[in-house]
Amino acid sequence: MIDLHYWPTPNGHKVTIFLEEAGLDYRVIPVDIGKGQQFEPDFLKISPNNKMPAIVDPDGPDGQPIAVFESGAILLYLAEKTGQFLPEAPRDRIATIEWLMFQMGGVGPMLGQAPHFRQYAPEKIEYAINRYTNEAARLYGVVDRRLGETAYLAGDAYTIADMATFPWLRYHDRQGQNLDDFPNLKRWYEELKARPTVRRGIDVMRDNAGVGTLDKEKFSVLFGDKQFAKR
Ligand SMILES: N[C@@H](CCC(=O)N[C@@H](CS)C(=O)NCC(=O)O)C(=O)O
Repeated sequence: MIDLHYWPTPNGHKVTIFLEEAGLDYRVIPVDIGKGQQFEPDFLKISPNNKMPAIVDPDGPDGQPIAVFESGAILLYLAEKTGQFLPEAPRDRIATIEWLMFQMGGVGPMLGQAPHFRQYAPEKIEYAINRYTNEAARLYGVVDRRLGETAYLAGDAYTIADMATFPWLRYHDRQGQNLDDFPNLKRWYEELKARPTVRRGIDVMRDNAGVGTLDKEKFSVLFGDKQFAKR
């Protein structure tokens, strides 16, 4: 059984969605990132960047246990292990990897900054709010144009690229975006949202979703002294 080190955030949801879609057995090991559990030495051994999600598969490629961190790498690992949601045909496969990398390098990091400056930052910095809200709108536009041409991000098939992107777009309000401005994206979003497997993935530890109220302690752990303490 796969151990999933997890907290219910968009990056965590990518993996619970895959595990539900593929029907794999897994056990959730909570990593309360508001309490600083991501800095525990045993967790850092499997995820040196102090971020969840991470997995440990007792049955790795050589039959030995393997730990994998970074949600994009986890999705690729699980897709290869199961032969699901990563097409075999070379063109479709590289399209899936392209859109997965677009999510990992663009959608995730940029859409994470928009709520940070819109809601969490102790000062309201107009330049930063505009910069990241505009960048979010630009990325939504890229996804919308793509989904005007294809059913799913990588083409005709539902893949790990969709699973990686969907959880981030659930926070469109906090990112200053309106789905009605992106009709192709909205069509795809509603379709994925209606999948029972996606719903089950999103619901894992639902009561703890996000980091809750950002009190002083959580702020220090996630964005302040505790995050940046020399290790
Ligand atoms: N690139 C990483 C990002 C993961 C990430 O940012 N995880 C956040 C929660 S969504 C986290 O664990 N934060 C804890 C921290 O920064 O200390 C991935 O995709 O797995």
